[in-house]
Amino acid sequence: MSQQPGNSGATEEYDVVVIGAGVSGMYALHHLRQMGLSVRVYDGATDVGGTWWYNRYPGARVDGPGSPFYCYTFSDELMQEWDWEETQSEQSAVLEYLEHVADRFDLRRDIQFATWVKDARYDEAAQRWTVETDTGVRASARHLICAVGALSTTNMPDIPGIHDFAGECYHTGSWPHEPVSFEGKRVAVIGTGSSGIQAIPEIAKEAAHVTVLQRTPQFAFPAGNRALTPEDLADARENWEAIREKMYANMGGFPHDGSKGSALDDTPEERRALYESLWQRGGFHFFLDLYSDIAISEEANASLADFVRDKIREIVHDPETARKLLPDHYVICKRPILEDGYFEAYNRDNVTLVDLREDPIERFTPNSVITQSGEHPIDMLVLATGFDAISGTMLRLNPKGRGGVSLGERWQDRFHNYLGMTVAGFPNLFMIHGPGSPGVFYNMPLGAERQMDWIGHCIQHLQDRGMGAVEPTTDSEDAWANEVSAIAGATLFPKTDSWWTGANIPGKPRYFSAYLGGDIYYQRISDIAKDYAGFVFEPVQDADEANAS
Ligand code: N01
Repeated sequence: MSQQPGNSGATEEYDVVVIGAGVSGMYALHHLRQMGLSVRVYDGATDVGGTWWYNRYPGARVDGPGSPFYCYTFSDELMQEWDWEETQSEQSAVLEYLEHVADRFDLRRDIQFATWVKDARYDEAAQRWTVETDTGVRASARHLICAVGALSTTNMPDIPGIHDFAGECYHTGSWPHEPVSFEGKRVAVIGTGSSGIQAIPEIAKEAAHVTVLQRTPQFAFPAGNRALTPEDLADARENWEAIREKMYANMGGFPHDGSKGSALDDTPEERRALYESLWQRGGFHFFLDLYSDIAISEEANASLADFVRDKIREIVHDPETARKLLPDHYVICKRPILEDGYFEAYNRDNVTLVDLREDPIERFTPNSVITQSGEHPIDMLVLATGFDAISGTMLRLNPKGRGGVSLGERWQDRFHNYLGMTVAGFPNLFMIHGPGSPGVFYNMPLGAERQMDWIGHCIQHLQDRGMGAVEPTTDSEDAWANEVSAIAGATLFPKTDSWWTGANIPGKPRYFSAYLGGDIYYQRISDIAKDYAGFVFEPVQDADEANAS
């Protein structure tokens, strides 16, 4: 029933509006089309890719378990025909894959690019969502799917004078599409998370000087990137069915058998031997093949943290710089990072480390950054300062639910939700990778598929029963919050400051909001879909509207 899109002033009508054309939104569109629904997708970018469209900074690569298993699983043909080149694919390679997916499944015809959704409101009488965009489009849909990304709202540091800085300034999460030259420039980088640690060695190769402004030293592990051989790909293709089964059964959604037992059952020598072999191998195997209690037992955690600190001391020549680089939080409980030449970069003459804990930034001037110890003249500022993660983009959208109550009002103290996908008072609204779901703790393309399959099932259930709206109860939200917290509470994650706990954003509710438990989560949501316990279904209120959708 969709009307020709455009901005004629008339309200366009769809069954579903999807916000976001990244990995999740692209699959959502494909899946909903397969269900026979009319769908419109809006995205602020000029093409598909989401995070992979925005994060073009030098050194940007998959820094999780890599290719060929960071991919969609819904199409066997796609798996058979796409040639990945490296285990830790570059940003451009992942984007190329997503562009191929868009071509292959003809996705772009239902996506409106360069269009920012600036308002989303639920109409209780019509049981429909109305969205308005910055391009003047007004669209109405029975369902609203927010595929807005867990890491898409950039965190811009509020530092005195930063807006006075007159040189080039780029955030890694919204990097320019035109090439950026560092040649002959004095560059300051704020931030040593995954983005900063990937970018710093690359920038250092070209820049006259790099000043790294570090607030928290990080545990980083060798990326172990390598070319995928024709044999690797042939093996993955031949065994794809079994591999996919393994991915479904694995805690993190990767084709892996699971971790070893307790670190405390091994002697210190045995532990070191394992850590050393994993260090030499590199890649996310470090975490997948690790003991199961590193994020649970303080003693187990300390054994790995000590090992990595020794490695940093070994790699970095200057003892004073090495000292500043030694992390003092629980290893793995702040997002562990894969690096390629990061610690070695500090052995270069053109890289200086400023430890902001000892030497804080006082202010920026048009051509320098002034820290307590003195002035650092710079030509360029790179902000690798991360994101208002997991909840930030939903709050920026700030949809208005029943009674005009905004998500911002409902989420003041915590990110109330049920199953990480739905929110009481926001009927027919679904989130992919929202707070309360495994999100960033799971293979994200696979997680998006599995959540979207669940959402599709829920929409079908609603239609089959002739219902107009579905939403969770606040009791089910509370029970879910307890379940999420109980699982996290058994680990060291909530005790560690990180973007996982919201500690990087001033004023953000500080708690661990992800569902740790991977495959258990998918079992839980599949059980709940048998009778939709915890949800309320509302009959269609307006027959005309019902017929119209
Ligand atoms: O962001 P981060 P990121 N003054 O939040 C510092 C994914 N990712 O973009 O630790 C000074 O990790 C902040 O300090 P602190 C991946 O999941 C994926 O690097 O909060 N410093 C930290 O050092 C990753 O975990 C890929 O004390 C300030 C840094 O900035 C996630 O995205 C690639 C500051 C931010 O680190 C986020 O990574 C890259 C301030 N005011 C990222 N504010 C791929 O797979 C912040 N910092 C390709």
